[in-house]
Amino acid sequence: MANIVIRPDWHIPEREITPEDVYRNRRRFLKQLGIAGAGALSTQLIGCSGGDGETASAPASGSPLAPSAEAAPTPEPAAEAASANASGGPVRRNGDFDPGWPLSNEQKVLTYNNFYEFSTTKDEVHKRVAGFPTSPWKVEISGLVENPITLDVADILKQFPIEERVYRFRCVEAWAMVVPWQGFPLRLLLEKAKPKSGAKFVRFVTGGKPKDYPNWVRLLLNGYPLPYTEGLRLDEAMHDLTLVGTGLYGKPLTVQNGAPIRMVVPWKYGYKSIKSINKIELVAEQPATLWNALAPREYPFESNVEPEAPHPRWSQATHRMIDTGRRERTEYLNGYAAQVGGLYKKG
Ligand SMILES: Nc1nc2c(c(=O)[nH]1)N[C@H]1C(S)=C(S)[C@@H](COP(=O)(O)O)O[C@H]1N2
Ligand SMILES: [Mo]
Repeated sequence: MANIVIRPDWHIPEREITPEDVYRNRRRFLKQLGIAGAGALSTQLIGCSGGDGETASAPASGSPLAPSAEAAPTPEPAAEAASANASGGPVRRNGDFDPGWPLSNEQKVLTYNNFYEFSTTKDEVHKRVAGFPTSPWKVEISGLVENPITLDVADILKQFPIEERVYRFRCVEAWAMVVPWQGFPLRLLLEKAKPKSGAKFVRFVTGGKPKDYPNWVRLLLNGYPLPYTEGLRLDEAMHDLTLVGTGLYGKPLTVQNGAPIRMVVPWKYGYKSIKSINKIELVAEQPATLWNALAPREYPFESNVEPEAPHPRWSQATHRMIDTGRRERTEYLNGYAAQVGGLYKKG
């Protein structure tokens, strides 16, 4: 007869054991928040985990800090955030990035989201974004640059040539979608700031105030080193494929998809495509990034799409299209090897 073990609430299943880093971060943040004996709060690590379709644990419902969706303020018109094209004209699709793949269903792309600061449940994110302030929204380009600049997104939309590009987007959880993004190459923004010769990496930070994100506090309590940060090597950042995203499906970005401005890096797993950025910093050393700090073995800094390199907990050989459910073979560099393969040629 099998032993029946009644596990206490705080038991963490083996597969969710948190790395040392998480505990250290967690303690630091709890201290920051002035919470001493926080043992009663949920200790489960919410992971970008489980592969396709995984949802994370809900906060302990009795927790005084569990944020409630009901607390969201009244909606503001999202269209104010940014117009798809500030000059009012239609956005031209760039024929170099128009592979002729069928586009994913727009409604699915707008309602199946990873944006943990709002919710760790993909189909909940879009229900919690009402009232998130995206205008005015400043973006700072700083660090190792000759010409540090801070621009409002409204000015960015006026100054840079916004075009449409159809990219495949591949999440580490083995789902994918094909999206017509609007935006412009990050290179144009970096060139304006003039990186110094010592700049070797670019660090991105998600903006917005903690109080405007309904799931912020819970993430902090679970050891997430917020704000969300990501990074690229400078040569990756300067590559023409690396897009600053300002819209999708011919419209301004929705908050759930990263309004008012985000990164789209199509040959890397989705978490590298950081949303709602307000800071782009040129740095000398490889920067810490949120997912890498949480679980370095599962989320390496480089994180290129590599079907032959399984995630420690699942295969990356195929992916599921989010709208049709069709399973497809995943390609090396998500099918962008012809463009960016040269960045990774060894010796
Ligand atoms: N700030 C922030 N950026 C983020 C995330 C997040 O939780 N927070 N999730 C990432 C992950 S894991 C993915 S797959 C994509 C999802 O983008 P989408 O919702 O537009 O499909 O956003 C990425 N950028
Ligand atoms: Mo992802």
